[in-house]
Amino acid sequence: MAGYDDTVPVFGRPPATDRTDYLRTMFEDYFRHPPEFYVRVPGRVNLIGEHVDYCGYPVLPMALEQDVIIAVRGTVEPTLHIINRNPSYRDYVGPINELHTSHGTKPEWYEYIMCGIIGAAEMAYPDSTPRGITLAVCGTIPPAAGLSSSSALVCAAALAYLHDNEVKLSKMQMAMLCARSERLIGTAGGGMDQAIAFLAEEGCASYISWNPLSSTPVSLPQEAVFVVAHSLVEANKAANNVFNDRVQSCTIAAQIIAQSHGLEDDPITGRLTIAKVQNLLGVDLDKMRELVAALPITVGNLKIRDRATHVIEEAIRVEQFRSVCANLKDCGDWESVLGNLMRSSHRSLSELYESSHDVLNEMVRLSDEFGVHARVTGAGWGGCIVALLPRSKVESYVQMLITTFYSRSSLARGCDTNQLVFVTAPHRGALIYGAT
Ligand code: ADP
Ligand code: NG1
Repeated sequence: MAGYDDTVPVFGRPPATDRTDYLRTMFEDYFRHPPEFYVRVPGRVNLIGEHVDYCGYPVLPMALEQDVIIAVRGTVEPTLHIINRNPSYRDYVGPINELHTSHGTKPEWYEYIMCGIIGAAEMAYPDSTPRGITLAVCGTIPPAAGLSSSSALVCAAALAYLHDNEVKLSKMQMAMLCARSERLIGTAGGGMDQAIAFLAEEGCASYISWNPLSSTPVSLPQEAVFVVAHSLVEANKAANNVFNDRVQSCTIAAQIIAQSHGLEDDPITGRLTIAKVQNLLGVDLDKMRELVAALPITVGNLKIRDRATHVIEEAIRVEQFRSVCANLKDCGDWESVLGNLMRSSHRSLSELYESSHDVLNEMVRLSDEFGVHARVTGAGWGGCIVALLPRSKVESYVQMLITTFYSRSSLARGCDTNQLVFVTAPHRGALIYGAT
């Protein structure tokens, strides 16, 4: 068992905010008891390193202010009961030992909670009927927008269940458990979202690498600001196959390179990834560039060469981004160096990985015209762009997006633009608040 310092911190009462006050009242009104504690898990914005985590390459995200908070109380009856502050997410109640998720269609919102509970209950009660739990959920992360709202739900549910059952795992163990648990929804994500949800540190981004999982703080240029802007196109990645198709293309790319070098797919260490093949071959990313250039264009109806080329070039960009941040004194013009990496990332996601969207491309183009570098962030096919700019340009940039994009979009009518386009700062990872 990991030492206490490695575990998710537990604080006293939550700060008195409208949200926790509202959640407490809602919980008491509905369940006739007060909650025993609260968990809070942030969303995230990935600065660079898109669609590379499931290939085994490092990523560079930071946690957002927007989060999921759950008010929690354990129950003797073996029942899972979930309510949501937002009435458009309907209540769920059912036996806790019969939880399952449906695949192939857009999941119900509470299935993400179930993923977290299934993973946590298997850990807490490997051989007996799990104890029940009641949860009241309130989330502020824009859903299906590439800012990890689904993982915040999964991570918060697992954390709530384990804390209620006095199981203490390290943040690393939590991140790995939740990455496995979220795959029950049917998407083969790599673990970035769950890792940053637990390992994020206030004030810096994180360079997250795999096998073994590790997170290193990355200080960003003091003058740099990251602005997130929603395209108003929602894209639920569990509702269709586009995400898993990309994972499959990358696995096939890894298998082809492995086979052509006489390497065996190792059933013990799990799915073969491009990074694992690189490691087995003992070559650097430049050599991998040559190897992916020789891949077939397609296998069946899956594109292989372009997908793998994106992965290797994006992995190189992550290393360059991190290196610029580590050597800021030697790098006068961070804005254009980091900005160009973001711009190349976007072009690659749009052209090679085909995970962008016309509206996102238009927002990136508008940003470019304004002299700001931006890219699609998260899974894509909708969702948000993240833009890098100096503090001095923030106000005029946001105004430009409002005038040229949001005020012309019928989808933005009636929306609070502060929730659609906002400045981010790196926040801390998950935590627990007692209710007394
Ligand atoms: P993301 O990129 O935000 O993780 P996903 O498509 O993976 O996008 O997950 C989005 C889904 O998560 C939503 O369709 C909804 O089912 C669920 N979800 C997100 N936020 C909330 C919330 N505040 N309350 C309930 N469910 C939510
Ligand atoms: P979002 O943006 O939360 O849908 C998904 C995956 C990540 C990563 C990114 C693309 C999940 C839970 N998340 O994130 O692991 O692959 O896409 O970089 O599957």
